[in-house]
Amino acid sequence: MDEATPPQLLTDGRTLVTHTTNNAGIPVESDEHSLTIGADGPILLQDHYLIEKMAQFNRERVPERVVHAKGSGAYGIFEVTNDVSQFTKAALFQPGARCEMLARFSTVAGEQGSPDSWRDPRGFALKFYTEHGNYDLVGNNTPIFFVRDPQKFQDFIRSQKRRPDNGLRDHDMQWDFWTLSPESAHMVTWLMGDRGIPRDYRHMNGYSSHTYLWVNGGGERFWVKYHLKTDQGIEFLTQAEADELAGQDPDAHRRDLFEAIDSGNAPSWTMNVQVMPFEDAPGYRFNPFDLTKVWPHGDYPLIEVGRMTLNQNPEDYFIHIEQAAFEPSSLVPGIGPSPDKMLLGRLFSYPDTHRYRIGPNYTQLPPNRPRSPLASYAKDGPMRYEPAATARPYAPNSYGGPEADVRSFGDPAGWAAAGEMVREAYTLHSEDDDWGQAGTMVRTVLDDAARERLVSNIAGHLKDGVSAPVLERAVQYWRSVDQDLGDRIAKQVDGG
Ligand code: HDE
Repeated sequence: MDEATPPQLLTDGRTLVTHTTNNAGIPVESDEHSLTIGADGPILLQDHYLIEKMAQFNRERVPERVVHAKGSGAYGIFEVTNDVSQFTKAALFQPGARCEMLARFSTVAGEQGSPDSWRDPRGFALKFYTEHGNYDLVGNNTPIFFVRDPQKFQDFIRSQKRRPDNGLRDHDMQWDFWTLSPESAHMVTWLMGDRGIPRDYRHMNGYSSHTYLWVNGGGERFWVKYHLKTDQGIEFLTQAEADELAGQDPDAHRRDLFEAIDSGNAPSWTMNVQVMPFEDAPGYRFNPFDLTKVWPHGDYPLIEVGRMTLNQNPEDYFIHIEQAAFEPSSLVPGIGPSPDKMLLGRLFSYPDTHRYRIGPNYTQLPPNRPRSPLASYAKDGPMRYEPAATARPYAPNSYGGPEADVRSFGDPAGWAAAGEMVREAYTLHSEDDDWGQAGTMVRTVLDDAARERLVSNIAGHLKDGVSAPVLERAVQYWRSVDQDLGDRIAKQVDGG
């Protein structure tokens, strides 16, 4: 270090140096010139700095997420605004509680560089740093989904992504899958309507989509669905606006979120839940765990829980957002899964993808580290930099290692199950069908203008490379949702 320029300390205690060093902290000889024999001569293997730069560059990417690859995110706080302690003992939802959190929003099918304004559901992934560890609520901006069995998820995603032969996305493939999977109708109605292209991430709602189990301090159980309502109001882009924006500014939604927070305009969402008494589930008119259905608010009204406010941009996008690892299996005491088969499938899939994508010690990375005391028996593995909790890494041990607090945390949040092993659809409840809720949405939720945009969005999509047999099935699919809607789509498609 040059004596004229004394080292400065960064706020985190690191020393700020003004000259370039290599990754080992050694001052480099040049930012511009490789080490050669004479100015025009060959490059030497002993130019370790050049080699380090090339090698580091070759390893700069981790695999992108197989879905939800393009995203944006920010840190913030969650504050409880209403007393829901009668429904859950979860510490983060107790009166007066506040905790830090991280949110990541995303599109689903597009790759890292794809335009933010493509028609797609949006991911709405939340991580709450609670006193009992990380609670992850990994939802979408839709209260429902395309399929109801995890067995069909991979097939569904492949139908939406690129073809193996020509590397292109293909509307024929998309409609082929949807029309052969009538349970998709409700979600495709959402996707093709105004909510399929939010104006930006600030102007959309988030939903757990799944049903979860809440358990209160007395051990009583409730089924819940989460709704995070944007305090900015819902806004959307028309297909024409979105197409134009995709060309002008493919990162428009990422830019919008970053700039809003940067200028002190912190976006917020109000968290509400629908609460169903535990005993209502078997006799309810729909299967309450079927992810293609909503619970009508008339049956189970929204109850306010709290507010999340995103007020801090990540200081390094890769570290905090690309390496963020959300997992529906991170459930804290007072919250459990429901028998929703999709949710149960997801409990396995997310930690698995993190171990592959960012390594088995992914929970040590800054966005994923719990901010509550950690006493896990995990040890070793690639890229581990925190010591094991104890020198005797096994339980039970008599050397003061951590012990499970069975009295406080011993009851799993679960439900009774028994029966033969089968591969079958859910048992039907009295009003279960694939078209009903989609039809209700078309007829009673949308106004005339929104219905007209829905017809035109669907017809426009169908006119783009869909083969005759699939097209015929698609028209029938929409007639099953609503006869008039199907007729109007058929007319627009025929109209050229
Ligand atoms: Fe995901 N999903 N998903 N998903 N999902 C992933 O996990 C998966 C589903 C959702 O911002 C992956 O870390 C399966 C429903 C969001 O980092 C992967 C099934 C909902 C994000 C995965 C589903 C979601 C993901 C890819 C069916 C809404 C982005 C990378 C059983 C309720 C999270 C990753 C972020 C990401 C699997 C269905 C939301 C592969 C197997 C339903 C918001 O693990």
